[in-house]
Amino acid sequence: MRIKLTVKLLLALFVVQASVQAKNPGKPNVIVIYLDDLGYGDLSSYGATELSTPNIDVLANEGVKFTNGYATSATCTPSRYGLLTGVYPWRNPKAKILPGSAPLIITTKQETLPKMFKKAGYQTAIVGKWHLGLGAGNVNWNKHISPGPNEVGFDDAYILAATQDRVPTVYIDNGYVDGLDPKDPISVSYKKNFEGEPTGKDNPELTTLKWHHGHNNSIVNGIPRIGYMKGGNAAKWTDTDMADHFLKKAQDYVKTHKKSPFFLYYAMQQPHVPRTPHPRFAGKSGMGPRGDVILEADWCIGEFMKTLEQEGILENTLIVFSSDNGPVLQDGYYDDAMEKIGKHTPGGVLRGGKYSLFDAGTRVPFMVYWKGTVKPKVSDALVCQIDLLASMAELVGVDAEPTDSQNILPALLGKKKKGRKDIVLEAGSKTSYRTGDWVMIPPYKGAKMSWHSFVESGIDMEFQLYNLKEDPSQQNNLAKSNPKQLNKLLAKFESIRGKDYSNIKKK
Ligand code: NG6
Ligand code: CA
Repeated sequence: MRIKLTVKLLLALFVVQASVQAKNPGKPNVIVIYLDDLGYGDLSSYGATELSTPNIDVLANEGVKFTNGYATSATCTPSRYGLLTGVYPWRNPKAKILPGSAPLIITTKQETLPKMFKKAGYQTAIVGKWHLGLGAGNVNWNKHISPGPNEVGFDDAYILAATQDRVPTVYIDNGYVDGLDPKDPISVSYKKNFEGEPTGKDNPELTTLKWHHGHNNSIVNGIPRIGYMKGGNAAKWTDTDMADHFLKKAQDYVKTHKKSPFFLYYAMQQPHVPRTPHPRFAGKSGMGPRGDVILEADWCIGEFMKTLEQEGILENTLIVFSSDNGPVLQDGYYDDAMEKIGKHTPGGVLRGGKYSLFDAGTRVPFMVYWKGTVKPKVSDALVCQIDLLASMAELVGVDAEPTDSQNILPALLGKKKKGRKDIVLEAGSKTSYRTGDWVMIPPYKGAKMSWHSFVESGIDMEFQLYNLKEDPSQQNNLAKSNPKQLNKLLAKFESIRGKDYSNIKKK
């Protein structure tokens, strides 16, 4: 009798739960799929002709495909900071490319995207690249590593600490190094090598991938990295398995958490260096490993979408796809990315790339897909990853703490043509300003071309002003011919950014 009642009760609960999931369009699952260094021109849905990305193209062609979608910054850490906190990364001087040993740069008191979702009753998780620091300084990698993603809003966190090219080259599962043998503890240093450990610099004979610049410290799996690491052998990841490994974690998460709404941040590692396609994809693009790992990422997303469908939650799941910064070919290893590029243009028609103030640094593929709810559309609304916090708060019906994030939900869902009015963009410690079709880059001192990555920095001692609609490749600097427009943008930029942005010493 009792058992029967319990079963009935459970069944009733299940029905209620299921109908809440099915009927409550305000509480869909939300998944952010975030690639690393994928350029505006790297997808067939964004005009690539030399690479075919059919699975990602589904998200673009059957969702809202943005042509003016931005990361806040032209590198990883600051963009991820903006995405997760809604705060412009230039407000936090620590939000710069971090070493693998850096402390956490989001405070545990700060508002974050996952915390906002938790207020709405969501389960929250990250699978993939973190790169926002861990611990409070001097992390002991052999104990519980904290604070980290779990302390800033993620119930579950399965991550790589920094980047694939930085130590420690291990996965971290809710604060613990996955697969660590306590008899072989891990030590990490970004200052000096551990005695007797080979390095890329001194032991090129032990490397299978040659370093071009940086990347000549500890060697793991034949790949020389940034930073020194000792021990933790059993826990070290296999580079060529990383995509499959994260995919499986993301799939398992979905399968085990589908009963009530979840927010999943699936932060993939491709096509950042070192580009290590699984043998299934090696050579498939004809473009070298960079092209191969883009095909691999596309496959992973196809598999992941299949899981959502098989689990019956595809139509109750909103997916945002984007990239943390623009493309780069040469980023530290000799991996044929430049040699085999052929006719492919990773930044599309845009100028510059990763690290650049020119548009390809921050304008990235950006789409919102929600099967059955969001109608296919190409939108030229100005949208930024920083706006997910306020917009998703609107979607799920809670208040997010005020930040730089703007509620542009109607634009994200393709219901309105206008997104945000303007945005301050960033590359390194330099910022620019876009409003409407116009972008203004103030004068800075610095190299016009990166000596190592061969990317144009966008830096100039003169003001630059471009009309991106008429001149998406930023060829015609209108600063001199249109001083009125320049001054308008400059005044607005300074009203947000303050006057203390320049690195040119005033006389
Ligand atoms: C740079 C690395 C580059 C890449 C980048 C971070 C050197 C010379 N270059 O410092 O290879 O790791 O940091 O990329 O070490 S990001 O996408 O995570 O910002
Ligand atoms: Ca990146």
